[in-house]
Amino acid sequence: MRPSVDLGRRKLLFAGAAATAATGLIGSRAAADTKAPPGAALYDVPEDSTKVPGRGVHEDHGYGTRSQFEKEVRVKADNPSDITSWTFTPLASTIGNLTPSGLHFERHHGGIPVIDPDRHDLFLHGLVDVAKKFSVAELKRLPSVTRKYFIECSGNTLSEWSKPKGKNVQFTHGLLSTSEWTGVPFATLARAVGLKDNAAWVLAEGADAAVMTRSIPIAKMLSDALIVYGQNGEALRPEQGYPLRLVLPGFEGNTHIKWLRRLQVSDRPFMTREETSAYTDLMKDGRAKLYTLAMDAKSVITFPSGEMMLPKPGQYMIQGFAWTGRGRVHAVDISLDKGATWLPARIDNVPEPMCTVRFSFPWHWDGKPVVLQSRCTDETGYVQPTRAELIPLRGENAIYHYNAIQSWAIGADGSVSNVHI
Ligand SMILES: Nc1nc2c(c(=O)[nH]1)N[C@H]1C(S)=C(S)[C@@H](COP(=O)(O)O)O[C@H]1N2
Ligand SMILES: [Mo]
Repeated sequence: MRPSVDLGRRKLLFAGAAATAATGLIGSRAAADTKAPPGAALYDVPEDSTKVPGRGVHEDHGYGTRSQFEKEVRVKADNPSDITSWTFTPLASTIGNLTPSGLHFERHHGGIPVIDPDRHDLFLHGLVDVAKKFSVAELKRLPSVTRKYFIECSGNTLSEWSKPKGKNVQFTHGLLSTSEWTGVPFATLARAVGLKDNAAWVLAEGADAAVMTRSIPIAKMLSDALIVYGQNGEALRPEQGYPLRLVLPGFEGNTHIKWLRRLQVSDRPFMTREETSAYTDLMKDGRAKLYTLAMDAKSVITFPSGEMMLPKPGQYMIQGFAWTGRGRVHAVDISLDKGATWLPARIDNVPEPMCTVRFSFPWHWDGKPVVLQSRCTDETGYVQPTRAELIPLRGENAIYHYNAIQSWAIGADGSVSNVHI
């Protein structure tokens, strides 16, 4: 028996009771000031959550919502139309390495189709022994694999080729998201149909109004391509390609055909619209490169980043993402002196192939203007280039595959802005 401890506990109990008596109600209406996230109910906030029973599951609607205090959602992008449209992931407000499914970036060329999975089939034909049709239910009965991969639109960061145009990291780097995907390897389906000896490319086709088509080298299809139906523990979101999509780890986002309905095996690429007029890289000399498929190593600091404000000098934890389409992230380095010296950042999760990593770096801000930069090195030894290295190589004609080091300037007032140095 330890009386002092007991006394302390009684005091606490009393304090709680007094507070309840003083307000005269169990729950205060403090929550009324809170704007709840879409779909979330507003509950009263008790003075002491241990003194009233929590709410029961009778209000459960069969699918949960976020806390009423979590209001953060992405800022709307300026879309030219509802049909060709996009959203950006708010990278600065996601936690950990996965993107919540409802915040996965979106890119649609013909709107988001409504597809009944019971009436949707995947056709696999062309240079095969026996052409086959797979229903969604049949695909789900095959052995599946579950892997974490990022998807990055090759147009991510296109605002940065000539001037520092993006105001914040959602707009500069938000065409990047990471999910845990579940599906069937293409290799399994290839064994079921039997590939002819001269099979070299596969056409993937979507069932949206854009009928998006891309040609993929057979080696990639057989090594790690997945026909996925699952995303982060549930069915794909309609926006991510429900009920089926192609996932090509590390390849440019455009090739991850959503609402996948057809795969045609051929001995040559199909030279479709999306891989000839669009999604090519215009070089300095006016010629265009075709099939630049793997995304090169890249990284970005998400805290502090554009449009944020550091309240005062002191201790901060720099945070961000790094990724590469060519295997694992090997290292992330931080520079606080415009690239003269680089210091290793901590990698917060175990690097996996073709998956983002979170990095962090403890930093003391002395209150003077400074430029923060991050640099990714991948397991092939490739080092993310500076602008001074990238622009002479690529010119400024290109739209896609910009992967230069991002610079955020901290002003003496603590404001953070996008700069090119
Ligand atoms: N059928 C189809 N697949 C598609 C697209 C599309 O418009 N239609 N957009 C592509 C592009 S350009 C990208 S970057 C990715 C975006 O995937 P997400 O919307 O799931 O982020 O899907 C690709 N797959
Ligand atoms: Mo894209």
